[in-house]
Amino acid sequence: MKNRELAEIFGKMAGILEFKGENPFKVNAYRKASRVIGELGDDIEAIYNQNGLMNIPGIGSGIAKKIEEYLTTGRMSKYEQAAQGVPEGLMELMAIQSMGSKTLTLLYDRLGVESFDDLKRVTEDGSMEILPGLGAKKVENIKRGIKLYAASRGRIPLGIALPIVEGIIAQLKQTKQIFQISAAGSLRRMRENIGDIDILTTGGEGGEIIQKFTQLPQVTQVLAAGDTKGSVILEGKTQADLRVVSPDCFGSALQYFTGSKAHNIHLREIAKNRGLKISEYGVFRDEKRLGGEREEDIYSVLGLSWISPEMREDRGEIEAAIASTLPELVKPEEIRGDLHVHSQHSDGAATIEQIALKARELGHEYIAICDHSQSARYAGGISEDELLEEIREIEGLNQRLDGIRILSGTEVDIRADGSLDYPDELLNKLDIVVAAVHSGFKKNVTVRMIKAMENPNVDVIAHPTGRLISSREGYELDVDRIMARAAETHTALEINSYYDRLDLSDINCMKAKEMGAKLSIGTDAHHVDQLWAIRLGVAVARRGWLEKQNLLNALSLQQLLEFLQRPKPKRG
Ligand code: DGT
Ligand code: CA
Ligand code: CA
Repeated sequence: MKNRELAEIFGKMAGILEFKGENPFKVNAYRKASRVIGELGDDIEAIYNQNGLMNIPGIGSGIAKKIEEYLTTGRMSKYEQAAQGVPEGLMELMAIQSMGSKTLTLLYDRLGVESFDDLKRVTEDGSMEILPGLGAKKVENIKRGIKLYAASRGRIPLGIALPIVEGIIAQLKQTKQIFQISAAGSLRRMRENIGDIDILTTGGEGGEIIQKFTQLPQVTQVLAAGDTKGSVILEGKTQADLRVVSPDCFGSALQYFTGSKAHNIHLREIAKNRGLKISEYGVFRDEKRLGGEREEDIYSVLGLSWISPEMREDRGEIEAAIASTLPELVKPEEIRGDLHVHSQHSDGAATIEQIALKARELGHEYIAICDHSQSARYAGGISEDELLEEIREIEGLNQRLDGIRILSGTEVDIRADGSLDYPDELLNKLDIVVAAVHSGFKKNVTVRMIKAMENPNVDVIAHPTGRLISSREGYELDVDRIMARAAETHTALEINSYYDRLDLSDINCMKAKEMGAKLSIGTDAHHVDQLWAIRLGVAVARRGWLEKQNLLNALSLQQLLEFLQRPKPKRG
């Protein structure tokens, strides 16, 4: 699939034009094209072959021509022209929070910054501080932006890596030589982003397995191919290592290569204190091998029950295993529905019926349609009348369709003064109200959100911290106060499953659970092909130690409807 390549080129194009001070409309058009293509579920080449490029929302004729040129020639002349004379490493810096084209031009002209390393250098050696034109506050913001950016630089989002790896594993499973195969590393732990991909197999002829691996269509470069290990670059970007181990070590190798490093170090320490030794080859007392065929062996020899990979971050899971207090993590099959989806009525691509049918196919019992509210012009927000009409449409569909219940909902804006973007009597007609801050990120967000939670109609706060993993810190927010008030008002906090949000994060989920707040997983899907991402939300929930009872989505339809009608306690 060329989707990622094209998304990247358009993203770079936007950066270059912005840097050159071109028309912001043009810049935005490229940026939008980049986002739309990056989120496309279907192969863009297939869409092109069916003459459908112009049917993609957000793609106009100019962009479509450039896509066509790239698909047919492998090049994009406009991009090549624009990139002339602009240093390679400079454009990536545009992605850094609070780094606009003006600042970048200044850093480039005055300090010769051409790359990420240059940028780090001028922040560390103090030369940015003394640059005229950049205030202390600006420098501080850039520094925070750099820190945020560095945390995901060179890593790929779980939501991108997971389908790639599952595709690879499915292909390899068809090889007769392979007996067992599993992802390991950060991907198996479902971290929000992945440095490199680790896959483990057992099987017959190691060399042949590695060869099959290096010949996969996703592979763009082979770094190494031996008898027990192969390393490749996938789709021009991400490194993937495949190791072939002997079947009697599969469990111990899987445990070792799943990590995390911190978890493994802690576990080995405990083993050592008990006169045991753990390695990728098994668990040993002196020379005697006590196990290693199954991953459980490693834990059971230490008297511990098996710890789910998502918990292996040395955040107290080993202590909990010792004390036999490991939580019973929510299971994917316990999730009965998705509580935040957009339809065509606002900025989504699908009709409500298409969404409902896809949700049913995914095994959901219910799905909540939460289109944007009237002030959200940028996102096709709908008027009060349109929302009333949507409610009627949903009633009609619910009568017609079996096996799925569509909940009428909204993602209503929390306005600057903390009031909501629809009147209470309208909100009261909906099954579910999800409230969100979309503007004024630094303006009283805590107070506004609390005010929203105190509204008896509000059931869920969407993406509560407003962060974007790759590029945005989010709201200025007192998270503790929000969680406490959420618990008191029986308002759920969302785990938004959009791959660059995952908001709340795993750590915040842990905290919300401790404070007694409920959570609600919503994909925020704008396309039926994004509904699968409920799995990402479940992954975050599991990494946050959540159990079934912490999540609205694990309620049956009946229980959920009861929850949604709960009275809220009056303000004390
Ligand atoms: P990543 O790739 O940065 O997203 O993170 P991981 O956790 O996948 O790390 P990676 O790929 O470097 O190594 C995979 C696992 O292998 C890691 O979680 C633990 C294990 N491992 C690798 N190297 C070492 C090491 O030097 N010491 C220990 N104890 N474990 C290691
Ligand atoms: Ca890895
Ligand atoms: Ca690795």
